[in-house]
Amino acid sequence: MSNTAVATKTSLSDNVYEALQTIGADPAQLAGELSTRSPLTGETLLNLPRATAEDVTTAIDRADAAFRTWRDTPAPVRGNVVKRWGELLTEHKRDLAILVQAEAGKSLSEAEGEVQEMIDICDFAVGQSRMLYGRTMPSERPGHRLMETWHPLGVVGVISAFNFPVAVYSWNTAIALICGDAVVWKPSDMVALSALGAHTLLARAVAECEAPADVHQLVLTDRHAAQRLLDDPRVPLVSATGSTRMGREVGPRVAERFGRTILELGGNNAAIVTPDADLDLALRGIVFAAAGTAGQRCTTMRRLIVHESIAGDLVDKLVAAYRTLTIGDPRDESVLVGPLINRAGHDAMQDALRDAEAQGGTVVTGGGRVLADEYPDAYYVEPAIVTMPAQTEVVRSETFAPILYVMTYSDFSEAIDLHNEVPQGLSSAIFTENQAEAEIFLSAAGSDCGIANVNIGTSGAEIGGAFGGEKETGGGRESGSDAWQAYMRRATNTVNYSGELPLAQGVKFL
Ligand code: UN1
Repeated sequence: MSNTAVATKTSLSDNVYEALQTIGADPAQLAGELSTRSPLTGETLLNLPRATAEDVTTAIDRADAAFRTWRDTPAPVRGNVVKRWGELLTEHKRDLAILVQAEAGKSLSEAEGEVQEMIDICDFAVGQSRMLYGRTMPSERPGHRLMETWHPLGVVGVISAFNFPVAVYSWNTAIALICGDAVVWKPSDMVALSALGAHTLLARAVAECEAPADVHQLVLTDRHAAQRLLDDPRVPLVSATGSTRMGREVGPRVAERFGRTILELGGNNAAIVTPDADLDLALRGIVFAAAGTAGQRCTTMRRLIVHESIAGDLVDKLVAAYRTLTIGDPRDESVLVGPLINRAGHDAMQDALRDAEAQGGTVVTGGGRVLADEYPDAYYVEPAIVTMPAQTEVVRSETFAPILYVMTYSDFSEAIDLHNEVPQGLSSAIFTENQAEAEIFLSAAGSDCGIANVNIGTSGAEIGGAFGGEKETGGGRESGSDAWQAYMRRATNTVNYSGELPLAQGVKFL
């Protein structure tokens, strides 16, 4: 039996209304056909205007016009806008977190963590605005200088998912803005109010810094209208986060017109636990990564590959830890596991559990819906642990729900093979105190993912590193490190001050 909690707070709509008002997005001005629904209760929050395909084109027109001024603004001056955005996000951290909680169903700590991730990337981007470095290389010709310069790209289309309504968008936007790009943002329409909140604060920062008002555009719209972003040649880069299915549409369509993409798609993240692991530490890392955010992070741990000698013990400990998790309306502060986003999320989980059993698995804890009487229109589930005799088809596909498949290994190389033998390649972890095993995991012959951790779970990456993954995860990198380069174009310049015209490679002509 799991611990459940029902919130006895003031009306959710009132909280949301107040948060929007405090942020400066006047809810009284809003009306339209896009109705926002909370996964906490299933209730409708507010109705917003929905952008049409023509509105998307108009947003691109405006952003493109603003880009022409913005690209000539010195990068450190562009950084001032992002600096101010970060200050406003700090001031309104709680308000924006309330919107994220109401729409994505996170605990307040995780929702505030998401806003903190925005503040962090703003700090990072402000520093980066003074470091858009190009290299100089020695020319092979006397009296010549060879160098590279980085220039703004144009309008960047940002498509973001429901599970991180604002953070992933901000990784793209803070960096794109300091790089001199304009942004058109199409968030998931399931989290439109969070998007409106983040956008309103950026609009204030832009206005206060007297930057071109149209440099960022929010389009609350459906998939169909958003295709304008994929097809418009004035959008040289589309950064899209979502399912592999979505990426299969976005990638080729943008490539068709030689546009670029940054794709952050599905993950099927695993941890290997070796006989030398600190099991208490592993336990805490696994529970947060597998059950936190109700399994709805792209970095959620979905597979556990455990040495056969410790598997029984670890599974027992995990089952005991799962039983202590409080599931329910996260407005109650004791709650650690909130709802799934909607009924489709719940049904996908049930289908996967059925498939897992048909493929030889055993559900050792969780999986069922709870609080159905209290919340008939919201979908709360107990995080599930499923032992699997092999890495079957269901284990190899991503189900966006809290299911942890546990498999065993006897030989370390078998663990690495199992680890890499899935189509996705986002995040990965090893729990071990054995240095050689940790090093092998991080080596070229080890994890094939974009993120590989030692003694840390798969989720909860910091913004300072590049974020993204390989294979069906799409190959894109966002956030820190040198990910900024994808938001700019590189020019190689050769300057001849010799007064002669020697040709490269010693070629003679005329
Ligand atoms: C996502 O789920 O799309 O590493 C992003 C993490 C967070 C970001 C997740 N910093 O879990």
